[in-house]
Amino acid sequence: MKFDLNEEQSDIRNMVRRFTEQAVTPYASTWDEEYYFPREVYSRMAELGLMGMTTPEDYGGNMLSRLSGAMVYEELAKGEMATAVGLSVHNMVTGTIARFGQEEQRQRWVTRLASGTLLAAFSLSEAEAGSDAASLQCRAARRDDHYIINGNKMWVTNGGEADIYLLIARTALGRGAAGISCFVVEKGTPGFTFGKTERKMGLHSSPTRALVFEDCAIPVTHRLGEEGQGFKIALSSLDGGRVNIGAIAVGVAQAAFETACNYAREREQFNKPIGAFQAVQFMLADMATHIEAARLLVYEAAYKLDQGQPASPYASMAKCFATDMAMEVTTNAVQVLGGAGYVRDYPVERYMRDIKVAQIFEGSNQIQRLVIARALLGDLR
Ligand code: COS
Repeated sequence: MKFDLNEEQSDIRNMVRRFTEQAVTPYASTWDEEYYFPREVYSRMAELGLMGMTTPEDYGGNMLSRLSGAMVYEELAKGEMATAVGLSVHNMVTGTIARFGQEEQRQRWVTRLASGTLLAAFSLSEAEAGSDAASLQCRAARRDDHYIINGNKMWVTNGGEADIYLLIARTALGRGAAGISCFVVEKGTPGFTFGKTERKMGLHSSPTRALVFEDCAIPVTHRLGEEGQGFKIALSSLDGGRVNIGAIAVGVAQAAFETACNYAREREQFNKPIGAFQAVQFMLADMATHIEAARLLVYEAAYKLDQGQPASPYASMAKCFATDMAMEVTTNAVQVLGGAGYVRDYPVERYMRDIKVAQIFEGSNQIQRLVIARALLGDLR
């Protein structure tokens, strides 16, 4: 087992680190204050090849390994979690269309997604179907060579801003997960509109919006995979998404840790730097240890995906452990900074507000534990 980065990994990490320091970090707190979605940053990320990370070269992507991808998300999240999350969702959808789509569908969407001309969003959750995703009700009823979509979706990252929506909807009643199918819906399709934009605790520059479908007709050629395969397509996509969120959590925690370390060196109380006190030293030591443990778990899950090994429980472990860790590290970073950490002069309060949702979205951490337990014990239902 090697722990050194190979050339691809260290090149991409350095490139994204430079980009983040120059184009993301200096603006992150303003974007947060103003709820500003920086679409122009996505165009710049496209120039760096980051919008086609899960796309084969034939369609304009660079098909990075999941491990290199984890490093991209980690570096970007050190500057701003919201941008890293938006990019992860975009690449998750693009990769899913590339993987499950027919040639015509790839030609229609994947090339333009990988070039950053189009932005993507993923839509599974509904008001009454969150953790219990298979209970979703949004209906796609076949009528000749079209499906007619009716229903509402919630919590859609990139909602309203994205051009392409991967929609998970019900094609057969009374069949649970087996009655669910996957579609691509383009913004501007008649009958497809947007609901309210959520006002959130954090992640302000990542729009979260509801989708509304009223007799929205889409051609049968917009279905991805066979009828009834949609739930499996969604969950296998989420395996990758969950590793990305783990990597993002490592990045946010690392940024919080570095801010706390710098502060502990400079801030003086009782005539010495607060970092000279063991109470602070031990907090920093625990932060560093837990970040490193989470990073290794994320890299292992990414590696298993790259090898095509069964990765779901590892993706869940990585997502669950890394996001719980990042919640603890960001909270403790605020504690190290004291009053200065609670106000907006430093970024740690933003890190703490932003990371909370990572314990909730992409499958709550309780659902991740359920996935892990089922892998350990079998499905005992
Ligand atoms: N990849 C591919 N297929 C998968 C899968 C995965 N990771 N996980 C499950 N499946 C398959 C199962 O094998 C099963 O197919 P078969 O019946 O042919 O065996 C089917 O999908 C249904 O699986 P299961 O019975 O486990 O479904 P449940 O209703 O019990 O739901 C959980 C499973 C709870 C894990 C799922 O609903 C979930 O992940 N919920 C959270 C949703 C989520 O992450 N939402 C966030 C969206 S982004 S904000």
